[in-house]
Amino acid sequence: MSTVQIASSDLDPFSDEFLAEPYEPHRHLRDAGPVVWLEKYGLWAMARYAEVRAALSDAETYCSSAGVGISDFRREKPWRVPSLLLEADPPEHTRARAVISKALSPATVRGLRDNFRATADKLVDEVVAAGELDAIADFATRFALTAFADAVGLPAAERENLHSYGNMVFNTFGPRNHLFEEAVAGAGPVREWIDAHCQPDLLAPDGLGMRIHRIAAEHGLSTSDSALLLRSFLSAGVDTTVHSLGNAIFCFAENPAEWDALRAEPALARTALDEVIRYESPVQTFFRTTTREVDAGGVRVPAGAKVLLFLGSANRDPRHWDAPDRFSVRRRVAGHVGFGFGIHACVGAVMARLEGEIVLASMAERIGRIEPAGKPRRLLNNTLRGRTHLPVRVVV
Ligand code: OVM
Repeated sequence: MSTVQIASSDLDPFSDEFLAEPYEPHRHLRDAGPVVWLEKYGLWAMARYAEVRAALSDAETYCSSAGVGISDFRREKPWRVPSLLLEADPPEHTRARAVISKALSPATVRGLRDNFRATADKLVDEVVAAGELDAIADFATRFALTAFADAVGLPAAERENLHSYGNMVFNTFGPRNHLFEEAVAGAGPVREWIDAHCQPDLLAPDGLGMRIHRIAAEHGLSTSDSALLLRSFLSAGVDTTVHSLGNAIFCFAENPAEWDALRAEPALARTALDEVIRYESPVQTFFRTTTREVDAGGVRVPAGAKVLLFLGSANRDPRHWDAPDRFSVRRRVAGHVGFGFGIHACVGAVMARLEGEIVLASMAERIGRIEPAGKPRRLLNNTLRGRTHLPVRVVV
């Protein structure tokens, strides 16, 4: 094996400063080397597209069962029962994934379209009438909580628990910093609400939640395992959508010519959503754990090591992308790793893309211009990139 100087860095990717403005530190980490030792945490990081994608493509070497956050499940007790999907390797992962893939069959996802469209149209009419809005609270969060929770078949009451839980789960992939501690403090009732709503008795018979329970039972899973699969759905399905939509509105408010391009050609809505996810990736990072010693770009990474994968940095790596810091709805965006890549690539992406496409199309039909109308407030979360407040004006 070659003897390459090992790059190391004292950057803290979970500090408020890094999370608020990650793109310069990303560049620094990419330029430092294919793999960089993070001194503060004693772990490895990959920030370039080629290495991130290669690691995601090799789940035998870069496993998930030791957790996909900083915590090593082999040495630390996980904060909740591990996910059967996210925090699992084949063959267990394969079995769990099959259930969710089947639940999200093309016909099922097609069947969600009309309700998504009706929810989007109603909200877009409201914001057009209002003229000014907080794109996060008044639009993205309301859309996600309504469209997603209706699709799952959850009761109408107390759905904000989904948002609190999502924010919590994504914070817990990071170290036990102030964001982690604040997210889990007093979270008992939220966790109880989520666990209760994973059980069949609270779910509508014709929703995706019961569909998961039925298919899981057909595959021989116990009720407690099918409830855990539904927990994955509830963990991953709301905040990701809130910030995809919020980041989309942010991107279009900052780039009015791109909004004009979308309005001129509404069929670009699907590509546009993927470009948002590349350019302002809602899920910025995930970890893997090495199962063997591995050569990564000439650097020897030992077995049993935690490796931090910067998805959001890979999606802006100039080694792979042409003008990566430019937001362009006409870009050939296929191959971005914002939904991950390989066997763990987002299983809900079919639903996420449908939600995004429908919302952007509904907006593009009615809204002539989106303008910033005040200072956005940045979300600080150990994994998610987005905003908590995004004041905009919509002009018809
Ligand atoms: C899960 C889970 C939780 C958060 C995110 C995610 C992006 C999955 O519980 O399986 O995927």
